[in-house]
Amino acid sequence: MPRRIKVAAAQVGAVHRTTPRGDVLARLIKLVEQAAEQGVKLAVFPETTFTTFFPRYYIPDETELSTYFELETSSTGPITRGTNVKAFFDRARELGVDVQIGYGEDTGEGRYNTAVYVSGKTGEVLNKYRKVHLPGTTEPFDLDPTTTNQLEKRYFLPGNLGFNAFRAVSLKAEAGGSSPIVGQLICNDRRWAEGWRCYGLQGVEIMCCGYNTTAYAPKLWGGDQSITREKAYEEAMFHHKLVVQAHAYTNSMFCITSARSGVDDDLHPLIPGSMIVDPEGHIVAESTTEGDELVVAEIDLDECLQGKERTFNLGKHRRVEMYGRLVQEGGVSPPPEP
Ligand code: CDV
Repeated sequence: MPRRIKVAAAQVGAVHRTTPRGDVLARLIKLVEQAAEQGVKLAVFPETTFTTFFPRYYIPDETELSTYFELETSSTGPITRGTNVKAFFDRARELGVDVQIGYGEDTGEGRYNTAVYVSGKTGEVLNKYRKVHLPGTTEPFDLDPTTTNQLEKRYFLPGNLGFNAFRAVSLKAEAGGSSPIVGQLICNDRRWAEGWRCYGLQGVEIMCCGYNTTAYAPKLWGGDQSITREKAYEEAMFHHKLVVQAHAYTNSMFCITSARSGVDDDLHPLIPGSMIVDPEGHIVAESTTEGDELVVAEIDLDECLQGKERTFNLGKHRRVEMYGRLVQEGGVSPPPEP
C-alpha cells in the first residue's frame, strides 16, 4: 500500500507586540483553509504562534506577561478549548487537517514552551511536547528596546515530557493502514542531536518542528559584535538548514519545519526558511517569502526505509557500550594537559 501524505509547513510572517490576537487567529485560519484546499492532511505551525515571540522582551509586568500564555488547567481543559484560540482548532477539525502548533502553556503550576499535535479527524490532542533546550539567559542583556534578548530561561521551565513519539492515527488510511510515527521538537531543540536520536530510536518517520530564529542577535551569539545584518542573516539560515538536513538524514526521517518570520515591531528580524526535508537530507519544498506562506509537498513515508534499514539501521550499527559519556556528563570535561 502506498504511504503518501500531503503535508505543509505553515509559515507565519511578522506578529508585533501590539498585533491583536484576533488578527493572528484570522491569518492562521486562512492558512488552514489554504491547506485544506490543496489536500494537505498535516500542517505544522511555528513556535509560540498565537503571539509575538515575547521572550525577546524583558516584561516585568505580570499582567502583560500572562497575556502571552494559554491557561491549560483541569478546569479550563485542553488548549483546543481555550477561548483565545478555539476558533483555529475548530476550523482545522471542520476541514479535517491535522495541525501541530506552538504556544506558551500555563498549567497554573508552571509555564512551558509547548506544541500540541491535534487530530483533524477527532479534534483530540494526540500528543504534547514541551521544549527541552531553552536558549538564552534569565537576565536581559540590557534594557535597550532595540536589543533582541532571549529570555526563555526566565519565562519557561525546561520541558518535562521527554521525547515521546506517537502514532498519528488520524493519518492511518493515508499512510497505507500503518499510522505514521511522529516526533515533535521546538526551535532550539533542532540543534541538539540528542533529541533527534531519541526519536530515531522510536522509528519516527515525520518530525514536526516550529521555530522563531532571530536573524540578528549578536549579544546572544557572542563573537564578532560588528557582524553585519546581512552576514548574520546568512549565518542563521545556514545553521538552520545544516542542522535540519543533517539530523533528518542521520535519523532517516522527514522533517516539516515551520518559521515565524518577518520583522517583528520593525526591529527584530526572524529568518524564514520553512522547509520539508526528506530522509536523505534533501529539501523537497521551501518558503520563498518572509510572510504567511504554505509550503506543501507530498511525501512518501516508505522513503524512510532505505536509511532505517541500511546506513542508519540503529539496532545493527550503534555501539551503546561506547556512549556512556552522553548521559553521564552534561558539560565538557577535556582530557588533562600531559
Ligand atoms: N526560539 C529559539 O529557540 N531560538 C533559538 C535562537 C535564540 C538560538 C534557535 O535555536 O533558533
